[in-house]
Amino acid sequence: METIRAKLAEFGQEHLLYGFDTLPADRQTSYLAALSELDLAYIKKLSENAHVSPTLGGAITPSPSTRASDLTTEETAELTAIGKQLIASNTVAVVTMAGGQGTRLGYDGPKGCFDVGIGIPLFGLIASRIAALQAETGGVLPWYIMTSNENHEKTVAFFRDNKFFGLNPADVFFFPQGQLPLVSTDGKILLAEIGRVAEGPDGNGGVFAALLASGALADMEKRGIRQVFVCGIDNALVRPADPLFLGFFERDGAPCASKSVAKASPEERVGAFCVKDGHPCVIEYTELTPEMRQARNDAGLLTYGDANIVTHLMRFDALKTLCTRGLPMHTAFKAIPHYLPGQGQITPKEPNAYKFESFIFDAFSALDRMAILQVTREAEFAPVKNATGNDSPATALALLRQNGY
Ligand code: UD2
Repeated sequence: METIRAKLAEFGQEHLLYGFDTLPADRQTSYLAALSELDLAYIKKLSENAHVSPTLGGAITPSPSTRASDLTTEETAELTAIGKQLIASNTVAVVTMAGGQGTRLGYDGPKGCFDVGIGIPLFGLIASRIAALQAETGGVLPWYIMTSNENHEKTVAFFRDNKFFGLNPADVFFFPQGQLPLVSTDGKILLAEIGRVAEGPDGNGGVFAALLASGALADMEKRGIRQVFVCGIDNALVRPADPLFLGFFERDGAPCASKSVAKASPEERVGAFCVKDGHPCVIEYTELTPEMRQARNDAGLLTYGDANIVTHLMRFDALKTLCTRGLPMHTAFKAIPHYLPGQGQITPKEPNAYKFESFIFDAFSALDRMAILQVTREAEFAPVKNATGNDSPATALALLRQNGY
């Protein structure tokens, strides 16, 4: 106890012991264990760099991309056949990052359990597309689903209650991502309540460490996986293990590939594909400068107009390497409910704390190049982010209807 108290005091975090004596013995033990795992020096460094964008700076130019609509009918058929052959040979895996908190949606549950209004939850949409590809090719597409501490149990229970949507449970894996403490603007780690640190999932870049730590990566290796498709959970039109995308990736030979769509407007909340100092890069919408947002080329199109849609492909060897590298941390400024010693539970209306996250696409900066396939937005991108307005269940439902759902 004294060692932990001294360590907390060294970093100005002794307030985390407030009310400790009021805790029952078992809670005291588990809380001390949690406190001893905090890397206080790292958290101090993150707090000091909270205002620094790790992505901006350096020579930044727009990224080249191939438009799927420019592929000939023959090319499309040929690449699709290659992709189906890869699936048939059991070398393709699907990873879905579903650990986000979905705060903007205002839905109290794992976002994958959410149904935009067609009677199928987001997890069910991906499952049905995986099942269809397995039936068509005869191959198996193991599915690795990243959860967070907060939604792991509910996610697993949801699949059990829905009989894994007809998939073989032996081919579906759930793995939790890491967590990081939430920190006030003066560098103090927040208490969620007496005896519990306020924390959140460590960003979708946490997928690499979580794949490694959970044994999911080892399972892929045991299965002889060669191509790994990675997507988010909140695009209702995502095409998991899309054969055309797989064939395009296979023909290109790059270590990683991403799908993009033409950015809808300068303000759209999407990352922009770029090349920075000769390496692939995505600059997140929260960090794009106004000049970059508004920049247009000679054709009058947005200069940084290839939008990220969290749809990636990685060669297994490249993924293995990326799983051993660290990623830069980005800072989001959020309104975080917390327990303030002496004042009790606080629910701020305005942002009051830093949430530290890593982004999966920062891993691409380790590569010399990446293949980007620009696809048709109306056919492949129906984000479910906000409760109302754009990128909402209503806009996603309309897009699903347009696509035959
Ligand atoms: C993401 C992209 C953005 C653009 C946009 C389009 C990143 C970092 N940003 O922005 O460039 O493509 O989507 O819709 O990819 N997630 C986790 N764990 C976490 C945080 C997120 O699994 O700790 C998942 C989340 O469940 C979702 C995906 O990552 O499936 C993206 O969620 P987000 O809220 O981080 O990303 P967003 O919408 O701000």
